[in-house]
Amino acid sequence: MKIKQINGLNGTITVPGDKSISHRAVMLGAIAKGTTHITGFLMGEDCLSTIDCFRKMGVQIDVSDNEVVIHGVGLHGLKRPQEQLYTGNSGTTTRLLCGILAGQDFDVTMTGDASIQKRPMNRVITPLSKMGAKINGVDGNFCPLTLHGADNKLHGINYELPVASAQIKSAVLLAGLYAQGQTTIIEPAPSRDHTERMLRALGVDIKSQGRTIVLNPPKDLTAKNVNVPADISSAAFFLVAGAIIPNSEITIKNVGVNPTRTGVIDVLKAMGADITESNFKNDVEPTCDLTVRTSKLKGTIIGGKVIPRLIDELPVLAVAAAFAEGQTIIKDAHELKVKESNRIAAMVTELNRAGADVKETDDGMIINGGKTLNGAIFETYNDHRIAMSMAVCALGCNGESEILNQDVVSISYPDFFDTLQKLGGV
Ligand code: SPQ
Repeated sequence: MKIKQINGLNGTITVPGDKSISHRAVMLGAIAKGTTHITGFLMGEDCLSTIDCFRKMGVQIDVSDNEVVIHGVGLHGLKRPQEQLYTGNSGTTTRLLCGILAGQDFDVTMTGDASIQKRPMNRVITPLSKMGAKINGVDGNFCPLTLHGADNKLHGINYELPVASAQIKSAVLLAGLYAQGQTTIIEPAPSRDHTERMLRALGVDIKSQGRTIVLNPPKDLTAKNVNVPADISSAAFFLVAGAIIPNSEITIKNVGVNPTRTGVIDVLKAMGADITESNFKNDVEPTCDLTVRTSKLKGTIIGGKVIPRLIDELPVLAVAAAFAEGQTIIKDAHELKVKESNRIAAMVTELNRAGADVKETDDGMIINGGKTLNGAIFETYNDHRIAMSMAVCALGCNGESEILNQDVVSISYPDFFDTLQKLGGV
């Protein structure tokens, strides 16, 4: 994909449904009693992997243009799959499924693509084993994972998460649905709470107070339709693009603004971005329209408790920092090293390729912004968020750039380049 420097991005857009909420809608719909109609579902490869796994376990799932319908089989209705479950590139599918599969009375093996086979799974194996699950993985840590559900009975635990991770938290909560007794989780800092919100909406007794979440196992989950809001992680690419490209004004409709996800808005505003929110709605998940206009950005410090609230947006925030005046320090972001790629190393290499001044640190990077950036051929590391971040960067670089292996965007945003074109950007 070739991208030229642009002198304005303008228009009103919708971005696809939230990836985290789409996964959870399928998973919880599958084990609920009754039918779940999902609108706004993200038809990206990761969420399609989740659908595929549940179909293999006997759940009827109808996919049409405007909705996904899950015919729930109830908490104990999943069937042993005839073959391995394949989770593709999706960490969320792999880790959350571990929680559900730990509670089944059958054995199952699960694996994913080359990137998934390198991502750590002991973070979910450890707490699930404490609950009584038997899980074998390569070196106790990597896919393929075999879950010996047939041999175990789960019990609730009191677990203090070693890292703020919604995937670990959700895996433990999902296993907690099948456990005897209460499950309690203590988070070091708040991570996205979509699982808790959806479980509550489905009638589960789950309480969050401060950093503590307590779940009592239900008899059943009662199906409830889900309207998936637009994904703030996808909107983030246009928030940054609108802020750094001259003569721009972009409105993004109906974006999910759950406070556990809005760190990107807080940080961009702290950097001086002109972002306004309007048309607030409050359902299970809050939404609003976001408008961004060209802004004069300045450097900032991004670290501490905000990190889990913007973890997936750090690559594109690094792009914003490269176009900002002054220094930006990203710290406390070790987790970025174990995503689809090592996102610290990837962004440092690619931004420097354009002429930015970026240094890698152990837990983030230091960006001295405001340098003149020039078009280049950008690698994408088979990582959707690196591809879209470097596409945004390319819009502001002198001359022409090329994004290699641009199709990787289909993991979370298949129409990304079409939307960019609609705004005048490709
Ligand atoms: O699903 P996957 O591959 O882990 O996706 C990513 C992403 O960039 O889309 C991370 F690579 O998002 C995670 C996110 O980083 C999705 C997620 C969730 O839905 O629960 C939680 C975060 O991961 P973690 O490890 O912090 O729990």
